[in-house]
Amino acid sequence: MSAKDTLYATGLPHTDFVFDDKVVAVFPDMINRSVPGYATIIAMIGTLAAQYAQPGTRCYDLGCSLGAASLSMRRSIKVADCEIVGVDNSEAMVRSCREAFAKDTGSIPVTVECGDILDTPIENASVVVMNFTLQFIDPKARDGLVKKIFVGLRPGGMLILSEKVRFEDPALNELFIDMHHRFKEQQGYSRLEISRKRAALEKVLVPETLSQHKSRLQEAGFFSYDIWFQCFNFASMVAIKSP
Ligand code: GEK
Repeated sequence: MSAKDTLYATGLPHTDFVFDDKVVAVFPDMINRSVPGYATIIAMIGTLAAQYAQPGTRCYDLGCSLGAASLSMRRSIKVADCEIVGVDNSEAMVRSCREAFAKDTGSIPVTVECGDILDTPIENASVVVMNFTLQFIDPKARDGLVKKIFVGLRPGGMLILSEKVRFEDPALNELFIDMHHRFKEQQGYSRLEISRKRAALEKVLVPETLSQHKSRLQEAGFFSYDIWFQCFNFASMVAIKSP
């Protein structure tokens, strides 16, 4: 486990959230204590990838951070001749992620690229993972990105898309935000830390509703898609390209 996340425990001046060295140093602790169900989602990404990875193809992890989803896929995929491609635009994340894979003994080749996923070609993919990454992309660029993923997937391939979401019903939206904050309190964050982090993420993380995500998947060309995991305002979806 990484160092404990206390980044918002002290009264730093307000700045928008960035994935820098300070965040990287505490990232596993931060994401596990902030995203309800994160460990389950990571484990099940491996289970889904084991089912959907096709021989001779690539499995992409877009916005890979420290490579948790890539590692889960590497441990679970059994088909021959697969390659895992992780991409992240934070140099600090990519440096640390490469170090983690240098120590890992899995046999599937893994490449970790430093770059913007909006510029990354997606080719010959059987599995594409965006685990809490699309929410950080400019909303205007999201349709094009999901379409690019659809085109780059082989027939029968799968997109796994996890996101923080919002709800159309204002009362439910407030309830789930509140429940998420209680979850964070149970994980040891103070109310002050929670509100400071919320302010730092406000302009950076733009959540959409589940219906917006579903419409985008449909528009991109996906035929089968649905939610396989949800806890409060955190959800993970699968979308399958027709065989
Ligand atoms: C996990 N998937 O542990 N291009 C590339 N990377 C980006 C971009 C972009 N345009 N925008 C943001 N990122 C991981 C967790 S974290 C989620 C993903 C979170 C990267 C950013 O640098 C960060 O590493 C990641 O997306 C989002 O399964 O922290 O809530």
